[in-house]
Parts: sequence; C-alpha cells; structure tokens
Amino acid sequence: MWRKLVLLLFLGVGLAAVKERVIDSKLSDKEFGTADYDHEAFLGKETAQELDDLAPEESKRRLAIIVKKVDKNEDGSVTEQELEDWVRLTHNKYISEDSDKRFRQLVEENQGEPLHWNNYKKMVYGYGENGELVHEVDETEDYRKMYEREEKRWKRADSDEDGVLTLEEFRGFSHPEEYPHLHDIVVSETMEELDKDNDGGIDLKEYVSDVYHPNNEEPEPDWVQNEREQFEARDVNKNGKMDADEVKEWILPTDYDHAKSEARHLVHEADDDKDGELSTEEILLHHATFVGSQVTNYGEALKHDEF
Ligand SMILES: [Ca+2]
Ligand SMILES: [Ca+2]
Ligand SMILES: [Ca+2]
Ligand SMILES: [Ca+2]
Repeated sequence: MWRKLVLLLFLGVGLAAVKERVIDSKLSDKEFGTADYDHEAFLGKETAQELDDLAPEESKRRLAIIVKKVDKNEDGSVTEQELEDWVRLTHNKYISEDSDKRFRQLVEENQGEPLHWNNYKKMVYGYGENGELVHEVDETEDYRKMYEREEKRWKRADSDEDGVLTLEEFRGFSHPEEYPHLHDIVVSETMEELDKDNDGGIDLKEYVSDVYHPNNEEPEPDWVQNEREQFEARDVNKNGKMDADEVKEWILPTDYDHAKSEARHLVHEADDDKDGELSTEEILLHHATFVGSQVTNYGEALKHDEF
C-alpha cells in the first residue's frame, strides 16, 4: 500500500513541479472558455457529469434547485458576488473531496488511529520512529528530498503542533496552494528546488536550468529566450535575482481570480435585461450555459461534426 502511495506522490508532485511552476488553481481540467469548463466550474466535476446524462427537462429541474442554493439571500436574483461565492465553494468542495479520500485511506491503514507524522512516515516512506528503514526501499536522493519536503510541510500544516494532522490540517497538507496561511511553504519548497547555490535567491541561470537542459549540439531554442525575458519581468526590483516575494507572485499570481472572472462571465452570458444580476428565469432560459444535458451534448456533437 505505502509503495503505491509513494509512487503516486512521485508522479503527481514530481512531474507537475518540473513542467509548470505556476500554481494555477483552475476551476476545471476542461479547456478554458468551453461550455464544459463552465459546467464544471458551476457544478463541480461529479454533478456536471451527472447532469450531462439527463434529459433536458430533468436537467433544468435540477438547475432550478441549485439556483435556490446559489441565491444565498433568497431574494430570487443571483448577483455576481453570490455566483462567485458559489463557484469558490464548488471548487473548495472538489479540492477537499480529493484530499479527504486520501485521508480516510491513510487513517484506515493506520487502524483508525489519529494520523501522526510517525505513522505517516512509516506507511508512506517506510521509516521507523528513529529514521531506520522498516521496509525495503530504493532510497535515492530524490526519495530523501521528497521525504524531507513532506516532513516540513507536515509541520507547517499541523497548526496546533501536536504531530497529528486532523482532516482539516491534512487538507492544507495536500493542497497548501489553496490556503493563504500556507502559501509561504509553497514558496519555500519552490525556492529550495531552484536555488541551487543556496544564496536565498533565484538567478537567471537557476531559473533557466529548471526548464532547459542544453544539448551542446543544438542551438538554443527560441522559447528559452522567451523564458529569459520572463525572468527579467519577474525580477521586479531588477537585482538579478528572484527573492521569495517575487517567486510568490510568479507561482501564486494574485492578479487573476478564476472564481471572480467565471462569475462575471456567467452573468455576462445570461443577463438579458442587463440589470447586472441573474433572475431564475434568465438562468433557466440560458440553462445550456450552466448545465449540460443530452440535448446540449447532441448540439455540441453536431457542431464538431461540421468541421
Ligand atoms: Ca440573491
Ligand atoms: Ca494537529
Ligand atoms: Ca541562487
Ligand atoms: Ca438580469
């Protein structure tokens, strides 16, 4: 069991880290700007799939029920703020479902006992209380690094410092990027990976070598030049190094809020009378924007067939 978990960790964390540093908490894995993206942002992945398979009348009936929940103050009209809160709630639910599932698996494996770091490191990494190996593992340098990183992260997520992660603390451990009070750990993990000379900053060479490993026979590809320019822009105070604040703005950009812009987009799509809010009627009239159904999917399929 613990072997499988470690493997998952390597695949999940390792690959993502190499390919893309920006932690872009998109609201759906579907392509941005498509109806599928909107449906998942508004409903969550599971409900979106469920409603996709329903006949249009049933899908609309369910939508009306959902609208009642979105309309927090029950005045019969959905504001941009109410939509934004709803989309955020949907997103948070999706994120926590994922880590809650993993938490339950770990607790079960731990015979139902509270999840202490000592239990976790044994189950997932095969290390006993004093760091001795209790399972046979291929203890590579990456393995050690991963272990040390998780130990630090565990301590940061453990708000009451009792060594045990509660479900809520474990959510932060699994997705620190979703919790502003844990953003510093996300930044320091990235710093540690990139700051090869340990001088507390990321210089151009360190930045580029994260994504490009030159092969002497080939000329440098154009996209690498692009990365160099990106570095210049990200080194806001122009001292030739990215410090923690600059790294934070890079990997956890504050200038774009997915939930806010999704809410604005949905209002724009359906606000027929242009009063800046969505009545239940407007939402139901534009049901295809909010939920899929057999018919909307049929329509999508037709559109694709034309090309
Ligand atoms: Ca309202
Ligand atoms: Ca705790
Ligand atoms: Ca450095
Ligand atoms: Ca309106």
